Amino acid sequence: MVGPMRVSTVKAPLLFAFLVAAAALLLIGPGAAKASPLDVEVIQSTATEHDPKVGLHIEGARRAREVALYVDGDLRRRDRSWPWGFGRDGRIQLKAGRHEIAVAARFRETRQIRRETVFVRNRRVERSRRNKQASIGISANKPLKKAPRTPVPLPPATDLWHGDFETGDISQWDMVQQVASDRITIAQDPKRQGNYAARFEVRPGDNIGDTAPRAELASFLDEEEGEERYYRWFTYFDPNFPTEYEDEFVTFTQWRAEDESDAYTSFMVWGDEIELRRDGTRWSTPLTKGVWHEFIYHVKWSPDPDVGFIELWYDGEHVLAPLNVDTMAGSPGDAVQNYVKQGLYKADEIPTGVVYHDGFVAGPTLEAVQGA
Ligand SMILES: [Ca+2]
Repeated sequence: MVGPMRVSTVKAPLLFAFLVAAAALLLIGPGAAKASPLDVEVIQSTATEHDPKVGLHIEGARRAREVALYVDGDLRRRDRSWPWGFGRDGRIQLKAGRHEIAVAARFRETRQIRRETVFVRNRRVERSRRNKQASIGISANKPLKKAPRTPVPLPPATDLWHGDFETGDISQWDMVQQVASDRITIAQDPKRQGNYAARFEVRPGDNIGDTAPRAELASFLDEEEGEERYYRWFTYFDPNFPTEYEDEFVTFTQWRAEDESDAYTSFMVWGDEIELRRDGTRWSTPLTKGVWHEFIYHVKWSPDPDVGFIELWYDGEHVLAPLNVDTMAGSPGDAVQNYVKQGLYKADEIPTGVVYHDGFVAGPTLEAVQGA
């Protein structure tokens, strides 16, 4: 009789833990995984004697279209640039005492808010609980206070995504990377589609973080493993674009894995050649400057090189038949999604370059994107 009783007392906590976990999953819902976790870290204050300031680092929120920082209920910063400028552009000022810090991230379909209480005393920032070191981390696994309990359905696959600047600004894109607001501007001459194109200028020294100089836009289009998608856009290289640097890279459109494990395809310029690279050069053509070029890129998204493929039309010609390559990181059944970047990213050695993009559209069929 003792045996079964002992077994049940051991099992009961396990069963309880399982039920709690299952309940938590039901509450959060499968849609919660769609948005990346938002981690907030308050870094050690390097405050002056009377001026405690707090450096904030926000990580894991790159899918966010916008991140806003609130202190004691007041909006202190709002940012669409990445990396989020809170930690980069200087620290926020906090008086001694208790403060409620909230970071709100707005994703395409959801909004997430993280809150933490901190204490500033003796010129140090202390978190309200757990270890009282100056740095706090807000757990990504904590249930979201204001996340919707049911996922918002994604638009049907027949919908087109436009990054064509017809809003007259760059707001269609999720993420902006530029060192100053004059690097990515709306242009009407030249333009290729509708009323507006975008002009990207990158000068030596336009480095963001430890990477090469860049001015880029990015969007998370949520392509699932096994899905096929067509992308159409137009690119114009300024007549003065430097093309004498054969051994230095220029990237003007690229797909990257969200975990940064790989650049999954890159449309590049090396010297005076345009190249499509994925594990080596898959297509190239001489670059003609001062005219618009049309790209239609077809991808089957898969980490399996026997399933995934890429295909390309350039200036109306079918230049690359479907070519089997892995187009996602991860493994079959556990793929890492990609995001698309368009703009200009180039080696330090290359002088100032200007490129225009227009008419980016993503859709389910060739006909859909051609007619967009
Ligand atoms: Ca346009």
